Amino acid sequence: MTIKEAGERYNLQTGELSGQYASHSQKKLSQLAGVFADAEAFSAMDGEQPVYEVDAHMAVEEGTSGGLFFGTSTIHPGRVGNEYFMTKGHFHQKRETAEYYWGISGEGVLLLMDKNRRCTAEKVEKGSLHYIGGHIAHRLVNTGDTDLVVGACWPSDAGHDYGSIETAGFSIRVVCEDGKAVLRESR
Ligand code: M6P
Ligand code: ZN
Repeated sequence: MTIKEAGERYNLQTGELSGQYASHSQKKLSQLAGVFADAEAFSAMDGEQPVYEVDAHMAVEEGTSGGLFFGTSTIHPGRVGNEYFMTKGHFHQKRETAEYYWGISGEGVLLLMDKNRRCTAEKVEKGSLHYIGGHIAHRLVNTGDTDLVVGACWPSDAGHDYGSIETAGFSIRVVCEDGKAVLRESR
């Protein structure tokens, strides 16, 4: 028997994933219509502008029970009006499933929201570790002026439920006031 080279790679500096099971996707501003509060500022911006990138490592079929998925989200710096660039955010379709996030580089906020729309917020930075329990929606916000790079690991049967987030959003928004990131209740 021989020791095989691992074909799959994880760049510990950048979070970049490569190998047979790795894939890359990008979210442009135009794909985030309705996500940000300031519709006027949104429509004045270039829809082709990339807001975030996701590297995913999926070694099993989506929906497989007992498997795990692994990924890296890179949220670029920017704002729509005074609101920082962020991910869409989601609940898991299989509500009880949890997820880990960890900070790789940059500065940001992890917004967490339960089914009663109660929100909490955690600071994300290099080395921060975030256990996202089941039944909790999660969204990443880049409050810095460099890329926010965050690792993730979640069950392969968790699924994504964007439904209520698309219609009602999160109850808290992260906005820039006097050059600082602050939390504001969302109407
Ligand atoms: C992380 C994981 C993925 C998720 C991605 C982007 O990498 O949580 O499951 O798809 O972030 O977040 P969203 O799907 O909310 O846009
Ligand atoms: Zn998730």
